[in-house]
Amino acid sequence: MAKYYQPEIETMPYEDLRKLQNERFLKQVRHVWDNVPYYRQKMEAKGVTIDDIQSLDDLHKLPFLKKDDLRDAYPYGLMGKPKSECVRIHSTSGTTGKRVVAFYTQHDVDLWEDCCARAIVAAGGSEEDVLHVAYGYGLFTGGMGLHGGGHKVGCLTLPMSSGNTDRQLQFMEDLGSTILCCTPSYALYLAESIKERGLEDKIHLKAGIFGAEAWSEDMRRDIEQKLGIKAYDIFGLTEISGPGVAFECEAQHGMHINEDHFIAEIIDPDTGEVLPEGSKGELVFTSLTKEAFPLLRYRTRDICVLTREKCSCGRTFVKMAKPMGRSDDMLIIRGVNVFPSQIETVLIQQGYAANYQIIVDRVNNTDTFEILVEMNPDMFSDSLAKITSAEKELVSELKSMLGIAAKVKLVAPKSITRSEGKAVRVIDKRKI
Ligand code: DLL
Repeated sequence: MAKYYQPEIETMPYEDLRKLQNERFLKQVRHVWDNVPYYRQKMEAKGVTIDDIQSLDDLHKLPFLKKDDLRDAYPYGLMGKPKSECVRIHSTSGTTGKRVVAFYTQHDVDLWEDCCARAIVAAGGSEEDVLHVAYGYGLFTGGMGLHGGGHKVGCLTLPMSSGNTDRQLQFMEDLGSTILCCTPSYALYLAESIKERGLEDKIHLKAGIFGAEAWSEDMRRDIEQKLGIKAYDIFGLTEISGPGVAFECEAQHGMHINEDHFIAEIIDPDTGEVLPEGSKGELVFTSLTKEAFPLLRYRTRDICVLTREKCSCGRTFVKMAKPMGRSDDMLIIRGVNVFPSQIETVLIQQGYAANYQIIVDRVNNTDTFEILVEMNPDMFSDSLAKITSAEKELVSELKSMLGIAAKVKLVAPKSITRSEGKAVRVIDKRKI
């Protein structure tokens, strides 16, 4: 096993883990109370002081933090350390509203990179690997997070960043990349491009570490088959550090949360009530070891399930299931809740790649719902009648999955604009 596997931590018995978390939690709350007036005021407004927090059992007394709080406190209001002690800033893409910025001391960067290193090792990475990092570098955390993890593991790390598919493939071939890190939608795009260029025998990937957006089990199988690799999920968010908050192991069945650094809870998104293990709800994180941006009870808006069960890999950290979309990803169309992941499942089951776009609009006070789906290259020469019949079949399968009817249009391969970062799945014109 590579040097960055940390069994003394990752396979710790639950009682020992809880003790460690308890110690770190009390220290972290004290740090926030002393250094983050914004959160201290939130605690006081809820009638809670530092004296009310005596152990981890008091976690539920703390107020939640939401994305709106981060926007209110933008840019420096939630910092736990003076700027002079911080060394890094990352940021979310800010497609809606103000960007969210997160800060790091050198200690924070180190711990974040440890988490990414664990993810790489869990995906079979070692000093022998050429780690091809095709997540974006820059404000986005994907590139620099996996890059730092790659260094810690001792991989030969290729800082490709996203984009320029020709160059990606050239380096992959020439340098013998063995582990690919990028979004799952870009992995699929690269797989198609490899096939198109007839490069299958020249690419020697064995594994991929894919995350930053939702992807289904069907999409995993599709990527694994097309690239001839094992595809591992990785989860994270800028506010909580970036990729590596949770990662998949060889069991490929849920992502272990790095519980020595983060406490996870599942809550009812409407009432805020903490739900028992195994329930579906909104994922909430409390950081335990962060200096510059220590967030307590941060509501992620990701809908998810946690389970603490024996894992065949030996790790004892709790597992999170693949997020089932975000509470804010959910579309309400004609009163029905629709998650893009449901559409993806149907498409893949029907033999399409997950290249699609959902367009919602409102005409005469009624929601319109259209799904553009790229046809497979071999369908391109099919007769109009055959394509119409394929569309009808999709309409019917989608209706039984979603409970409402959508218009389906099969479009030419590669005609839906791809982003090398996160895929743009939904265009909701009702909000524009
Ligand atoms: O996406 C960090 C990251 C980079 C994770 C590279 C994994 C790999 P943000 O841009 O702040 O950070 O977006 C965070 O993306 O709340 C989820 O909704 C979604 N997300 C991240 N990873 C996954 C995943 C990065 N594996 C938001 N599956 C999160 C599903 C994911 N959704």
